[in-house]
Amino acid sequence: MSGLPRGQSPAPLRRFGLPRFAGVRPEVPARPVLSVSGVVRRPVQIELAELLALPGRREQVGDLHCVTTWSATDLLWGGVPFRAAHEVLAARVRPHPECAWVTFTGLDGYRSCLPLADALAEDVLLADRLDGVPLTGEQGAPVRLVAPAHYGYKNVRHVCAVEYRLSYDPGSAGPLAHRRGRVEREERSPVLPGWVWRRLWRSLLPRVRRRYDHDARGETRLT
Ligand SMILES: Nc1nc2c(c(=O)[nH]1)N[C@H]1C(S)=C(S)[C@@H](COP(=O)(O)O)O[C@H]1N2
Ligand SMILES: [Mo]
Repeated sequence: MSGLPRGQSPAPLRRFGLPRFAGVRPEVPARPVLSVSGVVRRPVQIELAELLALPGRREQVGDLHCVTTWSATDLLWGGVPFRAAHEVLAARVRPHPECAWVTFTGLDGYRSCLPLADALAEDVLLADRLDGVPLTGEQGAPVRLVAPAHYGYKNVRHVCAVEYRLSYDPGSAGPLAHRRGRVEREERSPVLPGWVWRRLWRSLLPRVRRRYDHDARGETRLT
């Protein structure tokens, strides 16, 4: 028995995601900007460097659990808690008081939504470092969302936009995404119990892995 959550097996961290994003390798801008929009008084664009220089930067060790049943363990992330970034952003954009959801978008166009309360947990980071060095393009540069209590599909790589929302947004995984996606409760996908999805997702894993590995042999490297 491993110490992993039910249905998960250990694997190294390798680029992975929805099949349709396998070939989308965004260029990382020299001066990355975060667009902040949604149900706000005043949308803004803010340089990521400003947010990454906020006090409260931390390093934390955690695991990344993909719904397709692989888990990368003992990842040493470094970054700024989203909560600290949110405090600064909220003061500038003034989200609607009933804002309850937040969507994160990556430079590849991938989107995923979390309850705002979940995103404000202490261990949710805008991470710019892994194992003490800056993220590579493969790993999700310039920053990736690290939400260790949530499945991998909530952990958006290459974050470039934050959208404050009144309601849930299905995001790129659409009806296959669970609204909350908590690993502890095995909220892999909606409606059916986690163990049913576990079997289905596990059976699809090799095909998706092949898709990403095939793409990794291509010439379009990020870094
Ligand atoms: N921008 C972006 N972020 C993403 C994805 C994606 O396709 N694009 N896939 C998600 C999924 S399903 C998983 S399991 C993790 C995988 O992280 P890795 O690519 O570092 O292995 O990234 C998540 N974040
Ligand atoms: Mo995933």
